[in-house]
Amino acid sequence: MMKRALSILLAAGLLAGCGGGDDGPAAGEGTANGAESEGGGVQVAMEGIAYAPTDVEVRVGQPVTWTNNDEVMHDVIASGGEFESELFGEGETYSFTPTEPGTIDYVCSIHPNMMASITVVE
Ligand SMILES: [Cu+2]
Repeated sequence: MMKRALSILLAAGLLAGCGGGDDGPAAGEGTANGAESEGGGVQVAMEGIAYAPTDVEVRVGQPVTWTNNDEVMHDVIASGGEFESELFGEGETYSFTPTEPGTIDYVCSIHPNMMASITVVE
């Protein structure tokens, strides 16, 4: 009787000891900044009358999507004319996909303090 109970306890202890192994290496390249969405694009929030993050790096062909989280309207106007959105309100988005490498500075036309840039790499 006692022997059997002991072996069951030992077996249980061994099983517990074996559990909880590593789940393997964590996947991911990730970008330097900006959260990467499911579609492989970069998300920029418009929050507190500011873009966040203010500087993102994307590859050619990788979309940047702005989401307005403020109760006021915003837009995104590239100083070099690369893109120009309409004003859009809370919960709405605008996307731009760069086609060539370079740096694009942009602002919000009604909030001059909202300034940010996109660095586009090959
Ligand atoms: Cu604005």
